[in-house]
Amino acid sequence: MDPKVTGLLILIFVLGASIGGGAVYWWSGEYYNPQIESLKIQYQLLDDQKESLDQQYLSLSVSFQNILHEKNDLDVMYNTLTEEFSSLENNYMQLSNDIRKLGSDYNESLDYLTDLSSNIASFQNTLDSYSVFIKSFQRTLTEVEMNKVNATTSSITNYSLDEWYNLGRIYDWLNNNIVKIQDNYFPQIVSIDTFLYKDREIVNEFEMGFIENYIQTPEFTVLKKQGDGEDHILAEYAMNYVYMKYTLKKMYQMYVGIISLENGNQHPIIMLKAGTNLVSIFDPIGGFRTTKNGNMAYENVDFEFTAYESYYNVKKTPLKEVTLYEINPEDGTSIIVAKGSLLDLKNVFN
Ligand SMILES: [Ca+2]
Ligand SMILES: [Ca+2]
Repeated sequence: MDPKVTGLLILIFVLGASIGGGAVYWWSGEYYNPQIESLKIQYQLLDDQKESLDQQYLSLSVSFQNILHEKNDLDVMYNTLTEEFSSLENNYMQLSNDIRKLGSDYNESLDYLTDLSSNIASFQNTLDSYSVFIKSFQRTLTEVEMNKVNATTSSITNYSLDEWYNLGRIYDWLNNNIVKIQDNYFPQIVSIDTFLYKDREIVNEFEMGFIENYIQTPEFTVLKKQGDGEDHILAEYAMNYVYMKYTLKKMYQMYVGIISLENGNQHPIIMLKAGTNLVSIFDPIGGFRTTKNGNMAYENVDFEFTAYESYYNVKKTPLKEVTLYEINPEDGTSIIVAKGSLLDLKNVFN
């Protein structure tokens, strides 16, 4: 092809392309501008939203930091509480153990106190057996104690079965041989304060003192040949008892009595039931005994009580009251069989 033609064709092509491109450009500018505007608006909205989200993020970050702090505080509190709980738990265990220990200590102490109280009561009983006449029977008028004057009694009665004669001989022997002496002071529990706790008698406190009284055993009185009225009566009761038991082999019922006079004096006596409505009175301290023809004897109760009452009336120291005790020789325990005027005693001798 001719180079001139070729250059012309190229020129035409370049021109055509330039004109076509300009047309396309114009057309496309018309078409895209509204979209660009819309995108710009959207972009602006998104930008605003981003800003708002940024602010929210900031605010949330602050909140998060606050919450984080609170969590840390709570963690610290939780740890503190856990420690406190653990300490409380230990204390509780310790207290539980202490309470258990206290409970067992308390029971031990209560047992100890109960034993101690019972020992004090027993001690008081023992002391009283030395200084309180009625309570001395358990020490002075048991079979075992009374047997200890059997030899002396036998030597006095010489195994004679003449009962009233020999009871008289014993009466006389004691009157003639026992030197009257005053008692010494003997320790005594003078007051004792107890209270009941869980059915146990607990001694709260007690006070020791002295009493001017000492009760001798029959053996001691007979051996030392001295004593006061109480010692005399106990020795007489024991000698009568062993005489009846070992020589006479016939037991009359004997009672120890305490007679009270209108003047306030008191002293012990012996009454013996010699049969139905028959009585024999032994009152060496008052100087009275039941006699017939000058010998020891028994009498009808009505008759003898009248005589006994008259005896004290004549002495101008009238009888006020008598208490009669029956003694169990097994252990020296006693019961009151009658208490009142002589009239009130009569039933005992029926
Ligand atoms: Ca005495
Ligand atoms: Ca005495």
